[in-house]
Amino acid sequence: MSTVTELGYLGIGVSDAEAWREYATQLVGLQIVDDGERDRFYLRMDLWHHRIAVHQDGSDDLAYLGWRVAGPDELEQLAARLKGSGVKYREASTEEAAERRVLGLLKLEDPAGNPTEMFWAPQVDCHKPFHPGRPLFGRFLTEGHGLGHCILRQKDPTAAYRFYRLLGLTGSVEYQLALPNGMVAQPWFMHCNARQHSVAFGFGPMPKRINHLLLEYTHLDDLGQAHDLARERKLDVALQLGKHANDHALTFYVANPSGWLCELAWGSRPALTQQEHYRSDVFGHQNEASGYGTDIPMRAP
Ligand code: MBD
Ligand code: FE
Repeated sequence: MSTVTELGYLGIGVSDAEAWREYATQLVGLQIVDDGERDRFYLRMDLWHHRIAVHQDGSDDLAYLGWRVAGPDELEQLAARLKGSGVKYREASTEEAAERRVLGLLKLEDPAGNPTEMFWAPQVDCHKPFHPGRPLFGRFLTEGHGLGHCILRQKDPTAAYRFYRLLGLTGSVEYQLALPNGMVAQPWFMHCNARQHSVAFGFGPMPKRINHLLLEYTHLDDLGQAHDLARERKLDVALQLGKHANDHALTFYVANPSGWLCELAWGSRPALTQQEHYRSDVFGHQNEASGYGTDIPMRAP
């Protein structure tokens, strides 16, 4: 069965491009790539032309997700599977593929209407060393892991699970978290490679398509310095430093200039081959700034 191999790229829409340039380079450590297009710039994490396209469209939300497949045959097989399951998609034009810096591209929507793309052959600029926006001890973990993970808005988690299964991801509910109102949050996590999850959903209603984007450093000290910078700038931290039970990553959640969250991380373990579920994170992740849709008690009392 052909499957997506990684969360390859994403597009975000922003209102304050200057604030994003500063945040992305000076806090996170991403590299800016500007190809002279008036309405957008790019963020680089490795040798790819870009991993994140930043569109100045005022939406302050996710614009699209790009899932990679191995090559043209795999894209054809996946397209056949979508068709067989009654999922509508569109083959993108050569111009649209070039706009994404890929050779082959399909466009569709997930069950919640999140713009979704599947592609093969990203442009990899091997001749341009990755140059982080601030000095880093290490790099971003992308090799074999994709760019990171996203928590997406989904009305119907079961429909979302079926859709992402069709793309080739696997997973399940991984937490049962007792909420103050007596309900139990049961978020779903799905993976397609070594990264423990590339997409998650089922955290309840969300005002935006995206709740957070996780980016992972290879070196602990880069996460530590990002944390210092976030604290020095007095940015909202929605979840304090802590260690997740499912991916074992040390992370914290800091607001970005679009008013949603970046989860910055280090030290994740690879996806397990058998599902587990948890009732608490390992430590930390206390709720701090509210209003970011993360007022979930991640630590059991
Ligand atoms: C995550 O990355 C996450 O964002 C949550 C809420 C739980 C486990 C892992
Ligand atoms: Fe996360």
